[in-house]
Amino acid sequence: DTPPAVLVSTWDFGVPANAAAHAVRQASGSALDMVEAGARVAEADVTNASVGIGGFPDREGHVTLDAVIMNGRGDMGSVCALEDIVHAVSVARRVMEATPHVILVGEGARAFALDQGFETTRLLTPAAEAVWKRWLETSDYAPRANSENTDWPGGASDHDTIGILGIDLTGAMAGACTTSGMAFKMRGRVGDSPIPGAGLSVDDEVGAATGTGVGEDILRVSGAHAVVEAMRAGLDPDAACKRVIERLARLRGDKIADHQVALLALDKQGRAGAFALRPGFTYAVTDAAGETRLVRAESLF
Ligand code: SD4
Repeated sequence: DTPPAVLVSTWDFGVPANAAAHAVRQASGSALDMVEAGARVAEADVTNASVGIGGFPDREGHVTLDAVIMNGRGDMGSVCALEDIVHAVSVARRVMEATPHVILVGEGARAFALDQGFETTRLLTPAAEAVWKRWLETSDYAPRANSENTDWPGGASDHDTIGILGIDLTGAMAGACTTSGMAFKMRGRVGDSPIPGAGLSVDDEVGAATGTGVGEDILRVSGAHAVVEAMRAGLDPDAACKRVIERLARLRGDKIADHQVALLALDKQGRAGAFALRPGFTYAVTDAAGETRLVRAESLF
């Protein structure tokens, strides 16, 4: 039926991200190069209010970015609560390649990025600042399904975290996940996205998974890792994602009544799959020829 996928990524903005990543693949770039290039497309887009520049700030007005990148052999790097640098995913990659560590946070991550030659940029755009100021009038923090970062006055777009998974021409896998996190989060809050095993997991023997939605929920079930392990046990990507969403629903019951969580997976044979708590999650699937389709995931509710 459908040809094997070589790239999957979350939400509608996965389409341009996959296009950039596929171009890297065609030029024989590594899986890491592919997913980094894709993630950077979303980070650079000022019109999306939940990744990179243009992201909504925390409740004190600071845009703080979380990102992770990894290959399928355990090489990984991550930054949490990084400020003033657009391409958090590229800083994460430098953490992977130029330090003995996996995760750098906050001031230390920023100092490392500057040391590596990254330039500072004001990440809080006038549009995002205006929405934050309106939010301050009520300061009501209540994540809403598919729209924790949308429906805000000011016309912010409804895109969310980008997670992108890829297979290169050699068959090796990699993934990346990058976000400004939940809009109007507490200062210092870190979500699932930059945490290996929660927002992203990649294993060349099995496949890869990523997540989007309320990060606290994904953290509670080690979402991405749980999906990869379910695939290792023999489930296909759709079924693996479904199993972990069902587990989360059993674990949390009414506490996740208004939340959205979506998990997305790609196994090493190129089978793509996803499952969400509620309707509305879309993901982009690209095959080796560069054909991309946008798929609407099934959901529990
Ligand atoms: C977070 N999971 O920081 C991210 C946000 C997100 O759709 O994916 N929103 O919790």
